[in-house]
Amino acid sequence: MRLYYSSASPFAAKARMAARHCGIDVESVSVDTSAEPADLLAANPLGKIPALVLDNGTSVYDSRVICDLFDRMSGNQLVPQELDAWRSVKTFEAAADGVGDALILGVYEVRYRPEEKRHPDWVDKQMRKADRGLAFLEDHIADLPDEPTTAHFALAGLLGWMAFRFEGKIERERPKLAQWLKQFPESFPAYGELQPRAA
Ligand SMILES: N[C@@H](CCC(=O)N[C@@H](CS)C(=O)NCC(=O)O)C(=O)O
Repeated sequence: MRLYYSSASPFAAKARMAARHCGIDVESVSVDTSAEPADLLAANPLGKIPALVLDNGTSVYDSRVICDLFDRMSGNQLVPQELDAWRSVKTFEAAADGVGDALILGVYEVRYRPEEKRHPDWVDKQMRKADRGLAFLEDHIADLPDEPTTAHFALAGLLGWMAFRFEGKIERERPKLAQWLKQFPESFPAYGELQPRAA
């Protein structure tokens, strides 16, 4: 299986960590989404990473579906099956992914739009979404199971990415999340290798 990724992407880091946790072998192929390479667009018409191409040529995206596939392939090593635990993990994962989505829109506003065309009110609205999401994640961090789940990998990808795109924000505003990330490698030692890195 081939997994399109970039070293900075929080969502790609989440998928790669999930694969490693489940013992699923994926060949990671680095792509530049800005260049819209043909092989990525063939794998994911949205041109986003992560995108996974299975050995039979079919493709799977986005990070949530990829992780759910890994969960099924591995006999549920990523998501607890009991209803309440499932709801809690999947909602936490959605909140972490949603914070990433909101923050990335703000990053793209600056990266892709000339200054005179930027819309600060809209960026502020994305930041309010992210801040409410981070508050939710901090409030519910104690609900996470001990064993790593998709929620853990979504949060670790997000916080690892924020460490260089929003340097110091988590330490200043969300000390419980900062502490959680510091300890995460104890339960998932491969974090050091797979964490998002500034390109
Ligand atoms: N909901 C998607 C979000 C993926 C996403 O936004 N990926 C970013 C990189 S971190 C991307 O591919 N951006 C390129 C683009 O939007 O064209 C997921 O969970 O995989």
